[in-house]
Amino acid sequence: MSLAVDRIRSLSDQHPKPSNIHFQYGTAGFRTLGSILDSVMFRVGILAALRSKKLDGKTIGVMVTASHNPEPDNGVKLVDPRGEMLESAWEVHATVLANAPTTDAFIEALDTFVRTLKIDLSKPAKVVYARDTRPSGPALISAIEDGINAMDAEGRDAGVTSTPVLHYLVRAINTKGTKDEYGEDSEEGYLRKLTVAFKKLVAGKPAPPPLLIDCANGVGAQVAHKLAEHLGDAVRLIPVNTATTTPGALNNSCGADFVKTSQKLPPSLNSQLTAGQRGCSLDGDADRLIYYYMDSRNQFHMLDGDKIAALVAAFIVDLTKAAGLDDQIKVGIVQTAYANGGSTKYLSERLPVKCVPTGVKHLHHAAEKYDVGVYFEANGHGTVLFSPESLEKLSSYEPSTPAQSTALNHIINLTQLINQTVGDGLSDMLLVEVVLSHKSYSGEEWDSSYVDLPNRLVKVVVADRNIFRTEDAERRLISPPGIQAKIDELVRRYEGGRSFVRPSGTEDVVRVYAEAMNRTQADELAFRVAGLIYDETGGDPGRRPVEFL
Ligand code: 16G
Ligand code: MG
Repeated sequence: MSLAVDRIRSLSDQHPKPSNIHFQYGTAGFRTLGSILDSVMFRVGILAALRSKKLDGKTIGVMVTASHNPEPDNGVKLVDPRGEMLESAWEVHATVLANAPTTDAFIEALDTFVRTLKIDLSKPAKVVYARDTRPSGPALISAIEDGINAMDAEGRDAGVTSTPVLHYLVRAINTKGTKDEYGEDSEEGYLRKLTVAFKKLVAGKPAPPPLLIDCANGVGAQVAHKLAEHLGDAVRLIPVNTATTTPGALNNSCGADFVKTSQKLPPSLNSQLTAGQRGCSLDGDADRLIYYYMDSRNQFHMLDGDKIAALVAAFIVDLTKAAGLDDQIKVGIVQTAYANGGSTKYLSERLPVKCVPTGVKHLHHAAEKYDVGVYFEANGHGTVLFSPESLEKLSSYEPSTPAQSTALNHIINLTQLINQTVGDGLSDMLLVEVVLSHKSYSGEEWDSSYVDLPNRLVKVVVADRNIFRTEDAERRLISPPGIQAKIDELVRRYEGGRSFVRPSGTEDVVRVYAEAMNRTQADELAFRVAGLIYDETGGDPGRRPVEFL
């Protein structure tokens, strides 16, 4: 069987590639202005169908979103059959196909691709796709549908939903009817799975205080509303920033990324979050979560991904001990260089901690190596993975006391509550609420486990970010040569100083992170390192050298 070249050609002609634009499948898939992504979407539809054929007809996911980016941006990423990120080797293929300048060049590239990878075109192909609430979404989805049709593949439209729901759906569809069935393959099934587990986990505990959720005016609002209905009185959710149809509102001065980078409460929540109360923010596609609370003096405190990891890991360790399983099921942590030094110190004194490069796929793969892998980026993206062997142990283990039996059931319910395909803001939020409820912790008590070192993130616009290369999980620069020694020299001047420089995988900038013993010093170190990068590598003279993120 060969490619239906005529059909592909006529559809491809309706989705021409804009000239002079180079697309790249980066950390978060293709991501740029929504208005220039039409050809990319068409080609991604084709690529998803081919990936499905390559994997013997397993369903592949396609998510249209630009997460926390501004509303005019959009993007697309592919989801592999177990609900995970696309295998890295295919990122390169995606980039090659997206950049073929004409229909002819695209068909030729496709042909080469199919032959090189020995894709059996007679296999079936199935693709499930969804989008967030961005205005550019519907047109981009229809370009993807053209791609799916060009391959005569079977498409399933999952409509407007969050990134974690789409990941869940992919896994649920591919495990349907097997012993590893992940859940019912619908958004309803997802909500039911999470809320049934949550209710079991908090049964008999006093209802927690109502929880404010800042939905970033994105798709999380829709899912949070439905979740609130399923939860009923188990915990009262108050979704705010839910204006998904107000132009320009998405991620604007709200959402997890705003809170994390500005280290401030979204202004829209100023009068809503009262002393002692806690709240949380999702990002634009609801796969990140940042918590916070107001102390009794009305001071804002942020509880980021690192704090969530510390809270959750300690809880799971306690449960494995209580169940008598701590010698058989070991918990490990995965972080990135962005993890606050305070958290790394605290965690590594208690558990194995691994540092990997930024991007969920790196964390996810490293977490799979533990019996229970807790991974979180400081920005609030993360989850917990239970290895197949651990799941097996949990189901065959025979507890010897009622207390062990209770703890065992809690762990089993956690495996249901946690979305193990990818970081999931809402599932993580329920997880945090479970832990707080079991420990009877307020936000303040949770926060007291360790103290965050003051830190600052800045970005530098440089002539070419591709000259920056790193090693040691992005903690050291190896190129351009000589700069790392100068960074080390600067860092030495600050007590408790730490700083690293890495090229962004999603924006055309270089990021600088610094931490030190106090705020002024952290700011100063970040700006000095940023200034160094700018001077040494010829920053864009038209731009201010560094910007606060
Ligand atoms: C993407 C990544 C996120 C990472 C961020 C870094 C996924 C699904 N998302 O949003 O994990 O923290 O990029 O962005 O992998 P940067 O490279 O621009 O700093
Ligand atoms: Mg996101």
